[in-house]
Amino acid sequence: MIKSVLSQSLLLLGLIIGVSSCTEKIEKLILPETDLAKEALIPMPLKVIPTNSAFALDQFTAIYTSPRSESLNKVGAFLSEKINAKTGLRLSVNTVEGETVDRIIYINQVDGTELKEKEAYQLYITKDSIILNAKTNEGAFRGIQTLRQLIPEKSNDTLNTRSIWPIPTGKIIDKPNFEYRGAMLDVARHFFSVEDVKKYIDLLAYYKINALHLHLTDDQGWRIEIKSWPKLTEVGGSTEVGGEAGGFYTQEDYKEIIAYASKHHMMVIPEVDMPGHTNAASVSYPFLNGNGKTPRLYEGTHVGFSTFDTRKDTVYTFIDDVVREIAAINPDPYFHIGGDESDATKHKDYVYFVERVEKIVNKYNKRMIGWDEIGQANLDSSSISQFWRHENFINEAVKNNMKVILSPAKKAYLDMQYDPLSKHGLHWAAYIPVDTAYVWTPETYSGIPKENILGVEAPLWSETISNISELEYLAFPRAIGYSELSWSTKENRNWDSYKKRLAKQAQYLERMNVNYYPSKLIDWKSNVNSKLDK
Ligand code: TNX
Repeated sequence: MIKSVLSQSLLLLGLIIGVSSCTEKIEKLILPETDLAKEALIPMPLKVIPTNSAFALDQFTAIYTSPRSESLNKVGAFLSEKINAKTGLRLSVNTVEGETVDRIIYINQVDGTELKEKEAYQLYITKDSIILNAKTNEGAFRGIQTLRQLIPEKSNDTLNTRSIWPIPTGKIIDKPNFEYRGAMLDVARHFFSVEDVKKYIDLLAYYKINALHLHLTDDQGWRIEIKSWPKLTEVGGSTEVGGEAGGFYTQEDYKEIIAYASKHHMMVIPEVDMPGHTNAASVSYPFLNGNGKTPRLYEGTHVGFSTFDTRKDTVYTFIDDVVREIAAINPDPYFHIGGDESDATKHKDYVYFVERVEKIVNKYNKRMIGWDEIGQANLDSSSISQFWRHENFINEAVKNNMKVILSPAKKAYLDMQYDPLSKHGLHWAAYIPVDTAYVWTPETYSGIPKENILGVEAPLWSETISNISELEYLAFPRAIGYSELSWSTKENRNWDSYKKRLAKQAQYLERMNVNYYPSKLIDWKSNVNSKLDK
């Protein structure tokens, strides 16, 4: 162990000495003064210690990883790809290009005690090198997002004869406050393509979100291919709110989403909402229906009218197939069963249903998540309740020692309008301007003990949005605030500091072509003035 740390350090030293000799050959760089503590990092890291100089990122910088494993190599390649997109530079990863390497970014897998949490990382930035220490690939990946945010949008071409992107020197020690940092997308009310979902993943990963919850089924649409029940998508996937075209993911499409999320160290949580919100399933296979009416395709936005027949064994055979097929292609640990607004299900039937479905989910080695109404059932403490509205049900879950994901509609619903003039969104829970979305304390919200809180998730329901641009209008900038609420400690969160850092995200959002809502509460540091006239 000591030997391997030693040999790693020697290798690193060798690299630094080896490369620094090139510096003189090229030119003595003039570096700007910097202040790492004033950088617009979101989410705010645990500790930031500035040393006021700069690492000159330029074409003579190379990326190395230790070990040179395939998986860490991928993390290095991700960084190189993103540096290229931002600066146009092409940095090599783990290939020695001798004379041309002047400075290095070294991604180092270590086992230090400070790095025992899997997403923890440390960044040591000096004039000569950037060392990113992490125990796991996830940790390294989160650290890379911090590094990406430290690279200026524009190179500094005035100090030297060539372009450099000065990165402030200093030390960052970081780890997440909550292990679950999620965003939910409703692809059932309106369908969103694989490309749309990938873009959302890109944006969320930049802010260290690690869970994407896909609301795959609802009254208006069934969006995931189930090979043993093909009509779910043939019939149930054929429409959406407003009578538009609908759509669905084939299992191959879904695998593509999972692979893309996994490249971004993001889990995907599939949700099959039941026993209510099941009209699309019941239209496809009427034997599932339990509300006594003939199910028809539904394009409206009312809730609470549909239910499975909870007392038929064949319904559970169906559910077993659905969970089995999805679990087989979604390796992440959770399966969401919905469970909300089952107003057409009798209380005792609801409880019976949720308890029986929990066993199916567990049979496929998944931890069950459900909306807070599942607190009415007697569930295993491994199951998770997602708080959106009902404090009484969440208290029941906590009594059962279950963990809770916080998504209080009044604070965390991305589909709520910013104000009465917002072009999209609803307001049944509240208007949620950018400050309201950020200024609350998950640690003490509703009196749930901190040890029971798994994390925070921001749901985006899609009754009022039907394309990526509308999605972006509701999600940004608010989603960025939820990243800080779930990653950063209470002591490190502060609206005045946050709003200044958020203002500077405009440049990233514009480069990514994101249709963010230019809230007047923020003094946007935009590249594109026209955006602010909207
Ligand atoms: C409530 S939140 C719902 C959804 C709607 C949403 C609209 C929850 C668990 N159920 O069915 O889309 O409100 O804001």
